[in-house]
Amino acid sequence: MKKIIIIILGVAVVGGYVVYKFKFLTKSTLREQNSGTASAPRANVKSNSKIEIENSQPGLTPSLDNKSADVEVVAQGLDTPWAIAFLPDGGILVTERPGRVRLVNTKGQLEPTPAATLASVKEIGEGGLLGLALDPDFASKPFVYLYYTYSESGGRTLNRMVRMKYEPGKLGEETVLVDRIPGAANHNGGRIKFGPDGYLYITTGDAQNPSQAQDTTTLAGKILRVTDTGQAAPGNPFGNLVYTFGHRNPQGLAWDDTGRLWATEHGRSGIQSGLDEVNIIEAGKNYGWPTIQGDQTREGMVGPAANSGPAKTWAPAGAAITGGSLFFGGLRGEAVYEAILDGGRVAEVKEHYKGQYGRIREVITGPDGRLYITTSNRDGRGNPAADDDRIVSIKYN
Ligand SMILES: [Ca+2]
Repeated sequence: MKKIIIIILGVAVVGGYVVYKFKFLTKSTLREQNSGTASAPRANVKSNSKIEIENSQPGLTPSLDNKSADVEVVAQGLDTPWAIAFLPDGGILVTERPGRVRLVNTKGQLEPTPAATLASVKEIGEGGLLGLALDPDFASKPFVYLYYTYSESGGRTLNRMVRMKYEPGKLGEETVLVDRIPGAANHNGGRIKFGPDGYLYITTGDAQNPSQAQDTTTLAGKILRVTDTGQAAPGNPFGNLVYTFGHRNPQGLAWDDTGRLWATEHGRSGIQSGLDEVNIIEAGKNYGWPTIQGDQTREGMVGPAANSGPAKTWAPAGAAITGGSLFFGGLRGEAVYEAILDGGRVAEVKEHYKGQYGRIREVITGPDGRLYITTSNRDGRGNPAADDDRIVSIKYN
């Protein structure tokens, strides 16, 4: 009898151990798979080839996770591309932060010789040749507008907006339109886009001097609205170039179907990161920096339509609206973010391609309806792959 009990106990102990061990192995295998996914190697997309997106989730439309999504490398071997514009002939102009404007020609090839090399550009920290926009009436006014960081005599860092005439394949002399925008190694803003009203909107950073953002007589920490010759646009709220104030470092602008302007903005940085913002931009309003952040409120100040929260960092850059969503690039977030819009509200923020391409700067919609994104892995804060930086286009529905 004793022997039988001992055998039963023995079987129970050994059996229990085997079951425990099996569960442990299963869990640890899952753990490795998960961590493997989190630090997955970058998508290795061959130039001009199309691949199916992995982890596709059928039934979601429109969505980057849709089964039909495909990805194509448009150009590679760039150095910190910052902004893209599409020429009427099908070519693509792209700024490289060290001071070059490059052309992807109508055959889809990156021209080896830059369309322009801007000698005055000072690439420092986050500064350099940044924004790019084409005149909306390009056929009769073939002007390319550019925003860049430069150094005045004595070494002070500033930013300016210029325009250059486009002659097929190259850019002519530059004319300065808006000068002496405060600059610094970091927080130079730099996005320029024409609005549906025909005026140029320019994002500027606080140039690492936060209090300037609250002063409507300076050009730092603002969204500016100017004519195509750099004058204050008619109807501006303070009688100068300033359209909105209280910004830290906005880098993305996009208008929705109703003409509402949305902007992305970098929140605090350093040890405490996060609190990155998506804002709805309305003339004359104060967006709070540096007085309020995240969900904080203050009379006379406007909080963001969405923020990343204190624990998450998007480091948001270029932005585009298509299919009812605001897509924007994440630098430190290393993702394409999608803010699903519901009227004047952000319903949800989704994350796509996390870690697959590294840092993402520009996001823009092409004439073919695809999203075009640029990587920013050579900006001094990334881990560039051999073919970085790249322009990648994505069909998402
Ligand atoms: Ca704010």
